[in-house]
Amino acid sequence: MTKEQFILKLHEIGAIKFGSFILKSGLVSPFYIDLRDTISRPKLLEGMAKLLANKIQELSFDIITGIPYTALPMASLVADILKKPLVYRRKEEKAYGTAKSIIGTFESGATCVVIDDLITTGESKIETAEHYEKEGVKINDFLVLIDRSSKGTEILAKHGYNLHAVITLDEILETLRSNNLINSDVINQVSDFTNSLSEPEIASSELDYNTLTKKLLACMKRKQSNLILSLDVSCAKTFFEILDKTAKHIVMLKTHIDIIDNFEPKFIEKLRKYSQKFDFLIFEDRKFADIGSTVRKQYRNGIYRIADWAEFITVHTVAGEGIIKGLFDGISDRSCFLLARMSAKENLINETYTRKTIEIGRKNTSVVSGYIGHGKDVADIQRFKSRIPKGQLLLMPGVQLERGSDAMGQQYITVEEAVEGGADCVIVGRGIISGDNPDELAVQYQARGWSAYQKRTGQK
Ligand code: 5BU
Repeated sequence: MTKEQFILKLHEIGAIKFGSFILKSGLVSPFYIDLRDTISRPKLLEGMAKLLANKIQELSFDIITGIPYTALPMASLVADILKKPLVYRRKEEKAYGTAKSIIGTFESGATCVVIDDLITTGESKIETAEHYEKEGVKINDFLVLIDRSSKGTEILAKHGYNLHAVITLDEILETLRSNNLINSDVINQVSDFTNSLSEPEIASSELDYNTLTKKLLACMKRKQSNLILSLDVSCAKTFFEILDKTAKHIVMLKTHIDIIDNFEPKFIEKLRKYSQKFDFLIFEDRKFADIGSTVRKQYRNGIYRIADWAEFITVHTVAGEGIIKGLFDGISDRSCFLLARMSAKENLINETYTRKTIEIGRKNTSVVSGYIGHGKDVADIQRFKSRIPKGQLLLMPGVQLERGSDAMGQQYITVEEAVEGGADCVIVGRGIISGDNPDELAVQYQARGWSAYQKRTGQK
């Protein structure tokens, strides 16, 4: 099968369509490609496998994989043609039994070519590569049937990977046009669309910061601080004693209001006075996680009435996007951070969860100021940060002056690692409040955090 025959066949069977399609991201695309049903057409599948195999026969590598589900049958045919061992990654993470998540046998350090049907943003490819690399497999090359984004090669290259594509979107358009199957209007619509997006960051670069994010950024600038104090003490008296000593160094105060003993509404009155006097924002780290209708009440009612006084809250996306609507519908001047990654050891958030959380955040920028995240080192945080839309921030807990951990699974990286990797603010609790001199410690955290921030962003 030639490339032209392949393209015409895909068009004939409706695997490539033109019209108006709503994508997962909410964007409306003038074209749609879906290769899933090709597995039921043995001749076409065989032709595709030969085209794929041809493209990589000159490369040197040890094993082959396909990204489930669509590309896995293709990869298995390619593996057969090239007589290379096939492995694949379990799509669902196993909650029990052996921790093995790659099926098949390979030697540690084996090089692997990853096959997929399509590439758009490259994001899921990078996620896959990170996963394989964690398991001791070296990835240099990705092979796809269709490169539907003009930036795919560039994006993977930025992460150190080569992209090989059997055909590109331009070739599809050209072939269909020369066979009179589409006209130039369609071609223009498609190219306008692809030019308007590339990488998620670029796609969202026109998104502006929401009002609350702007308020936070302005306060950071005024106070020359990206330090968020997590004042996790139960005694109200101690709470304000520490706040007295540290408030001028912080941009935001993070509370866990439900740990305060003998809570009374006057605690909030006092807190608000402090926030005005010392110029900091209030962030209640009540991690909402229920259905929309319940969180709505948890946020507005009860003894804490969080919506009345906390500018920011944290939200788990485990219950899906409805939680955002439940929390914020009808409320103004409030925003949140979504939990995209946690600092706790062996937490159950996986890469898919993180990606979907960012998708939800991207669709709700007016009330999502950013994400809470963590990472094992600078490079890991940088990769994570590159997926966060430009108009949203990354706040990082699990930060101290030195790396370390506590007895209950908390893991710490340093202020510099966090900020160099991409954290806009660092969240520090015991690093400051457990010391003998919280005021001196706050000064240190502020200085180190802000200097790393200036270094990364060039901000004065
Ligand atoms: P620490 O004392 O600096 O370890 O406190 C960290 C704070 O950040 C604490 O209030 C946690 O509830 C909060 N936190 C966290 O540590 N890790 C996470 O992944 C998230 C929140 Br989300």
